[in-house]
Amino acid sequence: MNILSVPVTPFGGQRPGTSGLRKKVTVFQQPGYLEAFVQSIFDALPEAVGRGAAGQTLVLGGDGRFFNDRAIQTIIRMAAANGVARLLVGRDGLLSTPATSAVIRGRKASGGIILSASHNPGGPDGDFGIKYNAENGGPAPERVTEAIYHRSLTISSYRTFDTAAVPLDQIASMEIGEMELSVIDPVAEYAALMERIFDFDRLRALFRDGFRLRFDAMSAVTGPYAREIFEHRLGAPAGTAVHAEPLPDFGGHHPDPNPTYAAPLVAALAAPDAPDFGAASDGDGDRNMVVTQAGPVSPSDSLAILAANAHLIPWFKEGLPGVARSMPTSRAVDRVAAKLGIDCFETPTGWKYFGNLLDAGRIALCGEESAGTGANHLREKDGVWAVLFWLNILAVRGEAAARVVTDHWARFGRDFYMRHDYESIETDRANRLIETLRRRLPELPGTRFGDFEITEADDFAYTDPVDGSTTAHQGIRVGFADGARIVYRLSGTGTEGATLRVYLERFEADPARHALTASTALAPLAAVSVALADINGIAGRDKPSVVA
Ligand code: VG1
Ligand code: CO
Repeated sequence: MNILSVPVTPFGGQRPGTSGLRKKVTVFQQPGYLEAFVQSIFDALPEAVGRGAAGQTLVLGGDGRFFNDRAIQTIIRMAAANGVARLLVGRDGLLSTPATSAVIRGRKASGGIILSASHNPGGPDGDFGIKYNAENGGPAPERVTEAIYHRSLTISSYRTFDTAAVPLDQIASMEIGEMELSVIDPVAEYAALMERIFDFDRLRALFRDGFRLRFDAMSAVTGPYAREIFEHRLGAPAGTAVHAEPLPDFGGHHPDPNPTYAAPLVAALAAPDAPDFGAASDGDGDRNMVVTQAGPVSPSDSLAILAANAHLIPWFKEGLPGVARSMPTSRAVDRVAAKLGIDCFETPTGWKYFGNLLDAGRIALCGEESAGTGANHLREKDGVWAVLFWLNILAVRGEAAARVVTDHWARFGRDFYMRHDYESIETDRANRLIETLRRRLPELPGTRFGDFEITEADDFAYTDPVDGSTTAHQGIRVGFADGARIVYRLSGTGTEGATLRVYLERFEADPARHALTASTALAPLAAVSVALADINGIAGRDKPSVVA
């Protein structure tokens, strides 16, 4: 056998964040760095999930970013040396995050490894990431990621298989030692699942009648999925998917579908010859941004609109058992749940917290303000699925997308919503800002800022209703007398210093005021958010670097 055991010294700092381990490419390029983390996954699994990867089927793929090709080969060799029985790898090393989830579930694999830093920039100076997904197809829960981290602190060697690079450009099966490696079509199984969820006949008729979609894949992983599903299976014209070639550096762009980084899409929808609907997805295909001819739809509103219209798609024709949103996501979906008489759960940021609720059937639809929406068909958020969901609703309702949004506000009221990100703050300052707020929590209620009076403030902690696991310090919530809310938390996906995220929202029942822009409606609250946390003084910033 060509199995080698290679000594390695622990690197420290290999603690997965909101979604896997994310670092600069240059960090991952250090000899042994990736290997130490991957071996830690293999070593931690038997205890963390009751069985290891040995003898099991595992799924492997990534978003095609720089270093994806090298990392895939390393992991293939290590999987063979660690006794994996069967490894399913996406052709060219590609698999979107939702497609990985679909393959893990569809093939009853014991888990998967996803190579992606998602919405973070790529290229030699950009970011890389790696994430382990469990048997249910979802991100490993915190208990498992912590076990992996603890293993990484003591690791002393990794196992690998001495073999040449494996060709991944053709659908084929081969043996690597005792492991069977199958190169699979990254799109087929995912596309077949979409056909079971949505009314493809109706969608084909929509495009036949001239409906125009512009889907911006941002030179990331969803290009091949969008081409196959929108253009080939649904008959949308060629060119419906733009930037549809996955590139290792995403064409130099930031594959984060928000109004700042997807500005060309927003502009296209505002042009005189605008398409009927615009959408974009992120690096690994789990996020979605939707844009109507009236502008981008806030992801929190999008979640609420999907919930209110869910019964219109075949998959949800019986309705929803319950819904969930991450804590900083606006309460628009809560209003829909209340009207439908179903449960609505508030979870910490990150998709891993939805897994138990989905597995237990307590919820069937969930989402995050960061442009993530998903459902019980998978255990990841799902960008292309969300776009199909919208299209299916538009096809049934026969109304313009912008109209669906304003109708929703008229029925439920509007939750004005905005997120201000302050990126690359010195870590010490960011921690000090949050700690200062935490310390002041007891004295905040009663405090006034002009018209705004604080009525409640806490440090969000969560107890999982299914398994009772708890997690604390998930963000500072500040509630005001008029129902407005500010949330402060630090990002767990960044790779440079710290990113402070400030989430602002305010409810407006009066339809006469729904046409205001979010930035106008929230300007006074934004000023309060800066003063309350002393962002200028502590973080040294006078304005956010990203407004989403
Ligand atoms: C961000 C978002 C969070 C999302 C996570 C992963 O995390 O806020 O909602 O689940 O990214 O998304 P953070 O800790 O930076 O706020 V993805 O598409 O990058 O996997
Ligand atoms: Co992503």
